[in-house]
Amino acid sequence: MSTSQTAPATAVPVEDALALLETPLLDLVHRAATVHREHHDPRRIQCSQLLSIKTGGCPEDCGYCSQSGHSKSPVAREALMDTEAVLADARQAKASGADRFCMGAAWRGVKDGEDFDRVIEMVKGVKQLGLESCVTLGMLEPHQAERLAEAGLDFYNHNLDTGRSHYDKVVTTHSYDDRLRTLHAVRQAGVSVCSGGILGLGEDRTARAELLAELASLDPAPESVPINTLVPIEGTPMSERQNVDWTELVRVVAAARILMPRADIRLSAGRRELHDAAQAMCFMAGANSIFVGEKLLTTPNPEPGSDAALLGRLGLVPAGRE
Ligand code: SAM
Ligand code: DTB
Ligand code: SF4
Repeated sequence: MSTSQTAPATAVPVEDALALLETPLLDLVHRAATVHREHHDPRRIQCSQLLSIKTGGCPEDCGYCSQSGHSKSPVAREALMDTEAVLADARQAKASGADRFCMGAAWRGVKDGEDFDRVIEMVKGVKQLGLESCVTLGMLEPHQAERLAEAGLDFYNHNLDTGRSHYDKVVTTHSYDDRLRTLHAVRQAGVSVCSGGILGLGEDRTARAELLAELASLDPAPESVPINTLVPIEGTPMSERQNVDWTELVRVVAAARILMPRADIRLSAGRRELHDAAQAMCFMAGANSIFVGEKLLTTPNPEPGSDAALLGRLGLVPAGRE
């Protein structure tokens, strides 16, 4: 196992990622499982718990999102939560076995001022509880990333979501390069990068390959890569998008594992609709992280009891329970 955290010296070509996605499924899974075992303890599952600290009314038009002000989703708009209420939730997350607490705000980006000051206090509070901290606040300027780093933030989540060629069919109020600029600011500040995507936005395999190649070509590659499957939200432009076959999800997880051997690959939104055997195949293919807890941001997650039972049956151990 290499100890270097550096990314490949040269960018990963889209064709290479596509060739992986088109490999016969069980060959692909076998290869990914081998890479996984070279770089990770295959029994360990990193468990993050999410909380939406500022919900709804977002000025951006991301077509999948329940929180976009452009959509007719039934999600109510709420102001930034009180710090104590957030920390109470974080305490409960720790007690239930989560090892990382992730706070999400439906902002286009961070604005300096009272709300950002409060988020800084939340990050410090989460750290004091002995949890890893993650926030996702939209676009960031370099000085804001530095403030988060000084507060002790471990991860910043900012997804590329899909391939560059498909991005303008999903979002028009910001660009792919805006996303990359924020990721650069996060990296420069010394905060670990969490960036991944969503399957089921009407993209084809080439767009999935583009996303994987783009992530794997970041220098260095993200430490954490969430792979979401669209949770269709009533009232959004993508309320009735394609159904993604579970084998396609396994392919993307496996290709991500092969292209980003050291990253944590998180089986993220959409697990509720995924049967146990498909989840097991994703873990086999190198997924080693999940969101736990009853809720994601605005939609339900699998029941904590059923998740614990599944991990138990598979002989997998949450990182917070080691
Ligand atoms: N506003 C911030 C941003 O866009 O980075 C943070 C919150 S946003 C809700 C975080 C991520 O959640 C999105 O980038 C997207 O990948 C994922 N997401 C949001 N809604 C989703 C849905 N309906 N289904 C699957 N993933 C979703
Ligand atoms: C990520 O990739 N998935 C999480 C987290 N990062 C912020 C969010 C999933 C949201 C699913 C839809 C919802 O609950 O609103
Ligand atoms: Fe949703 Fe984030 Fe897009 Fe806002 S920027 S609409 S919260 S995904």
